[in-house]
Order: sequence, then structure tokens, then C-alpha cells
Amino acid sequence: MTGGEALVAGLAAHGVDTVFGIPGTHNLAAYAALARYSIRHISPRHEQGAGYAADGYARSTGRPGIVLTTTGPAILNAAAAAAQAYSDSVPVLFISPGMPLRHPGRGNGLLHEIKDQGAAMAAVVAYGHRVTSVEEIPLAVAQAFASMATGRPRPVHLEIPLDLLDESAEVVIVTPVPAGVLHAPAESIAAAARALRTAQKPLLIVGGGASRAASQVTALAEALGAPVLATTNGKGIVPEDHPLFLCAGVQHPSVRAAVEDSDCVLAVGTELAPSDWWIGLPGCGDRLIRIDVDAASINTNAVPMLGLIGDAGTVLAGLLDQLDQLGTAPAERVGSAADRAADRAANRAAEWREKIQADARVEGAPWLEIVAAIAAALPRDAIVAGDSAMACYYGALSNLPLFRPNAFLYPTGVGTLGYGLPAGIGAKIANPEAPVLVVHGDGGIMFTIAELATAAELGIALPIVVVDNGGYGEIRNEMADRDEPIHAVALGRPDFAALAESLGCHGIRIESAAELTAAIQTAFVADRPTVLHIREQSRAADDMLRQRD
Ligand SMILES: Cc1ncc(C[n+]2csc(CCOP(=O)(O)OP(=O)(O)O)c2C)c(N)n1
Ligand SMILES: [Mg+2]
Repeated sequence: MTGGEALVAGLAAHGVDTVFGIPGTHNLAAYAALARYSIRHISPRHEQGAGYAADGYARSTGRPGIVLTTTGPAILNAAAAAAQAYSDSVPVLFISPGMPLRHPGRGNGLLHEIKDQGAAMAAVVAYGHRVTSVEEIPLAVAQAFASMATGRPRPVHLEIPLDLLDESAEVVIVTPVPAGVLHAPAESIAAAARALRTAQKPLLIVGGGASRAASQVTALAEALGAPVLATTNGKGIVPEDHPLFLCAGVQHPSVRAAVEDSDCVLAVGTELAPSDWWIGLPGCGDRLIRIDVDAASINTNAVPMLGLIGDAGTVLAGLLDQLDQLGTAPAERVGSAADRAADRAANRAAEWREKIQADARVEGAPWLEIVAAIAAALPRDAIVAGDSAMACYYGALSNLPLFRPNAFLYPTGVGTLGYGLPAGIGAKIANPEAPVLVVHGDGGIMFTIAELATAAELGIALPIVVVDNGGYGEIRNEMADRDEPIHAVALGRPDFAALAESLGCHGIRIESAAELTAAIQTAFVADRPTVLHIREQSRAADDMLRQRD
């Protein structure tokens, strides 16, 4: 086999069905093999788009997304996507050729040569590896998959010297070894169960690390009568109309108050990071139990009284067993007493939900009409891919209810722009039956606008809502808040509908929130993607238009 075929055979052996990439002079041997192994190739128009699409594919399936680029600028174009996937714990395998095996590495000036490609990528992924023989390629692929399937899922970069892709050798394809799960010690689980059982006012906080443990999370919340908060990446793990669910998004003052009011807080699969806790996490270490698959995270941002290192699903199942053995408090065990305990829990949750959702409505006020119009068009199994725009983090995050894990694909940690559209494409490719919707600001969508052409080529029914306030609204507001000159934020108001049409999509100008619901419903069954362009009327928007005059 050539190195290119060894790579592709290795991917096929790991069940890869889709690759997002762009061909180039240095990766042709890999492209030659793709078709032979029936792997679908998607052609985003920029490598950054390939990276975000693979991220959306991975988040929405739990299976690694695969990116294939050529050398130098091509793989560097994907680096922001690798960093985003790293910060949000998403398994994406970035594959690129590298300079030839025997290469002095001191600036020979080969095509696409950069100073240290491997080091640049190693800086933003869990690990990067450069193979040194064709025979090693299947093993390196297997190692990458094993790493992404064990512990905290994070991206990997695999570099294959460009001459090895064309070289031939006898290779042995390495097939996957089923990954084990990480268990917390039984005595820690028992201690956690006792603390939770004796708590009068327990609270759960779930993050992206609990995505694959949705049924256990809901069962635990119900067993304890504990209300549930979700971080951005935890949105949808507990269906948002569940009586014990409080809110997705933990940036609200009343969320802090709810944490302060609880006597035992269980945080599952979350870093408790400032990118979620914008106004800070209240001190709660003495009442905090954490479950995390990553030993390095168990004490990060808050040192818990009890840390359980293990897979969320396994540890939660263990906790449920222990709680069963402990039984309920005798007075609450039967009949009407049990009903009263459940009522008390539901009432406590309802009180907090009201307070937190009131905060969320104040924060999201300018976007509530749009968000409600979107909500009215979304079936229960919908997936929403958002961008770092105010309509998403002030509007949709806490005010748009979603009902399945990983239903909200959003660039949380690194907070990149240009994520939503390609991530939505990746999710739709992976879940053709599911309704997938994209929400973008007018600034962020220009970062990856070229991917409209990709979506059009694929003929996918993908509504893309562009909330246009004339520029970088968040940054404009921050400049205003600092009493500093407002500049470099106005972007004019491109005709996004016409732009969409020119790239092969439908494009519609939406004049009112009322029109939006019906337009989204039509877009969900259309023969191609639809850009829904909303020109927002707001102080920020007027202000930005004036600047352009
Ligand atoms: C890659 C990248 N570059 C720059 C920024 C800084 N930034 C954060 S929000 C923002 C404005 C985004 O504008 P838009 O998408 O229109 O959303 P709006 O703030 O108007 O709601 C900018 C420039 C960023 N987050 N990511
Ligand atoms: Mg904007």
C-alpha cells in the first residue's frame, strides 16, 4: 500500500464514513484512496470551515470528525478550529502531510514550508504526532482514535511526511480496541451518595462531559429531587421542559443565588470555567462534589469537598445504585409522604426557575421575539448551531428550549467567530433526518460565509438565521460602556439574501419575527439551504449605520 492508502484504510477500519477536507499537491495519494474505501468527502471552501464542520459532526454524533488538509497554510487555516475543539472537548482528527521525511528543517523554501508545522498544531491539540514510516501509519491512526475514545475527548493532529504518502510498503491495518470506562473508587461514590441523600437542598450542574449520560443525569435529579442547571455545552442533556430543569447558561445573578442556597452541589462533566460563569462562580467548594473524567480538571476553578474521577455515565450509575441501597428517609418512603417530597422538590425548582428565567429574559430582551419565533418552528429533536453573537449567548442560550444532548453546538471556550454555519453543515451531514438550524450574527458569518457554497452543493435543508445589527455589536457596546470612541465595528449591511442566492442557496429578507417561524418551517423542507436575513432595529444598529454615513 501507499502511505495514502494506509492512512485511508486505517480510517475505514475505525468506521470513518465522512472526511472534511481540501486536496492539494501534497496529499493527492490520500485523495486517490478515499473513493476506493467508500468514504464520503465533503469539500468546505476553507480549511477553517472543514474544522468547524468536523466539530459539528463530532458533537452531534459523539464520533470523531475527520479533517484532511494539505501542508503549511492549509493546516494552519484549521488551527483555530482545533483550538475550539480542544477547549470544548470535541474529538476531531486533523490530518495533514508534512515536509519530507529527510528534511533539514532550516528553511529550504519548499512549497508550503512553514517554520515548524508540527509545533504550531501541537500547541492547540491534545497531542500531535509525525510518523516516520509507511508501516507506522495504521498504528498512528489507531492511537489517535484510542486517545479520542478514552478519557476526555480532544483533537489530535497526525502529520505524514509528504514523501511517505506516495511511498509503498507492506502494512498491517490496526483495528480498534474497545475503549474501557474510567470508574471512580467505590468508597468515593458511597461518600457522595451519603452527602447527596442527607442534603436538604441538593443541586446539579451539568456540562458537556455529561452529554452521553443524559438518562443517568435525569434519573439522579429525579431520585434526589434536585433541580438542574446546564452550562452552554450541557444544554439539552435534561430536556428543558423537565419540572426539575432550571436554565441553560449559568451567567445570571440568580444562578449564583441558587448555588448559594443549595447545601450540596454536584457538578458533572464541567470545568466550572469563566467562559460559562461570566460573573463568577460563588464559593461552594465545601458543599461541592465533582465528577470529571479528566484528573487535571477535578480541582480546576473550584476545589471540591469530594472529587470523583471517572466517566460521567458510569459514576452516575454507581451513585444511583448507592442511593437505592441507602433508601429514602423513612418518613418519605411511602404514599402521600413520598408525593409531598416530590412536590417540595418541584416547587423549589419552580421558584428558582422563575427567578433565573426572569434574569434570562432581561438579558435577552432585544432578541426574545426572534428567539420565540425560532422556538415556534423547532421540532423537539432539533439541533441549533450558533455563533459567538449576542443573539446566541444573550438570546438563544437561556431562552430557546432544546431537548436533546448536544442540541446546541456553540463555540464556548475559545469563543471563535465563524463557527455556526460550518458546524451546522457538519451536524446536518451526520444527522440528515434531524432538523438543524444555524443562528449567526452579521459579523461572524462573514468569517466562513464561503461555506454557503458548500451547503448549497450538498443540497441540504438548512435554515441559516442571520441577525444583522450592522456590525460587531458586542464590541461596539463594550467600546460605548468604556466611554471610548466607537470605531472599526460598523460593517455596513450586505444584502445577505442576494449573496446567498448567488452561491446557490435560497435567500429571504425577514421583515418581522412573525414571518420568521413560517420561513424556517419552509426552509426545513426546502431543496437547499435558506439564508433568513433579519435587519435588527436597535440602538447599536442605528449607531453603526450612522458611523458609516
Ligand atoms: C475569531 C474571532 N475574532 C474576533 C473575535 C472578537 N469578537 C467577539 S464578538 C465580536 C462581534 C461579532 O459580531 P456579530 O457576529 O455581528 O455579532 P454581534 O456582536 O453583532 O451580536 C467580535 C469581533 C472573536 N470572538 N473571534
Ligand atoms: Mg452583528
